[in-house]
Amino acid sequence: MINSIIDLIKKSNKILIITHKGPDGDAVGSVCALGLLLKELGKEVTYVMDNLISGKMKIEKESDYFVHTTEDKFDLAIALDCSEKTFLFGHEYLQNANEVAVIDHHITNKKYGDKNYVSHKVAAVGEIIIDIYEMLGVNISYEAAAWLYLSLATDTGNFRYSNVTADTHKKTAMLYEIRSDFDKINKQIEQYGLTRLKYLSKVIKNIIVYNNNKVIISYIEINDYVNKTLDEEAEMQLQNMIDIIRNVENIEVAVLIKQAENELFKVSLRSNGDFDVAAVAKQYGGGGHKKAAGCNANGNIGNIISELKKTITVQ
Ligand SMILES: [Mn+2]
Repeated sequence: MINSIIDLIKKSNKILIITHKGPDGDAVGSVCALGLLLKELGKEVTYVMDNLISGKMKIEKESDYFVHTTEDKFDLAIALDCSEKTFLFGHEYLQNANEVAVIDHHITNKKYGDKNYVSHKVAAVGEIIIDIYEMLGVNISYEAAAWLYLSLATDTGNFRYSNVTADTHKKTAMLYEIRSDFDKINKQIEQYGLTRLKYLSKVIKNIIVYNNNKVIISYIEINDYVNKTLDEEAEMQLQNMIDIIRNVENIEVAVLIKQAENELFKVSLRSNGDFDVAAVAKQYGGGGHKKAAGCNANGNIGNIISELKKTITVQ
């Protein structure tokens, strides 16, 4: 339980904190808020973080300390917001730690730590970090409040999702006692650059809707990317873009196809209803969940789309 992780923290000196690949606001926010807490306690903290981190997540100074690799040995490694070891960025460094603690809120968590605390009652891992501050009797600093707000706001869709509880709001109210300029964080999370807008215009231009407007497919090609290659920058700009097409009224399945090479395409699939997109991804050698999956497809875009149209039909 959480107490055994608190005990591990108390007796450890050198601590590594990591989180999932392609980190979101909860991942980055809870990593930094926990790191700041550990530093208050006089611990030596190392953060190994994916380089695929969006600049908009860097809301305060602590993210300047992120590194991508480490040679160090640790007393303790703490993995946050990640249900499976292999999804962790830098999971290979867990073996450089004497002990591993896992703190998460995904119901699917595989409990891959020596000590695990998984609470699916909380909307964000940031909520658990706030509890840990309380249990250790440490005041949340001005900076830590921003990271915790980022965590809570991101995983709750700005406090709109069904995972929000009275506790989420109580904790947020407490953060407002510390600082109240969270509008700036909201603005930073929501705004995007001209490049993303240009990519979006391509995706919108290429939309195909069929099956009584229940399925939507779109694509983006190599020539549309700024660097004419699907590099990290392009991937970052395209992050969550599938949500824009899936949010169209009555849509049950959304597909976004990204050209990676001449004859190679990356396919992202989302389901809003009962249709199992993981089953489609599996046919192409990919995987995922019922409502979110991905795979690669070979050939030309015309053939790939007509094949997908045959495979994906909803009632
Ligand atoms: Mn989360």
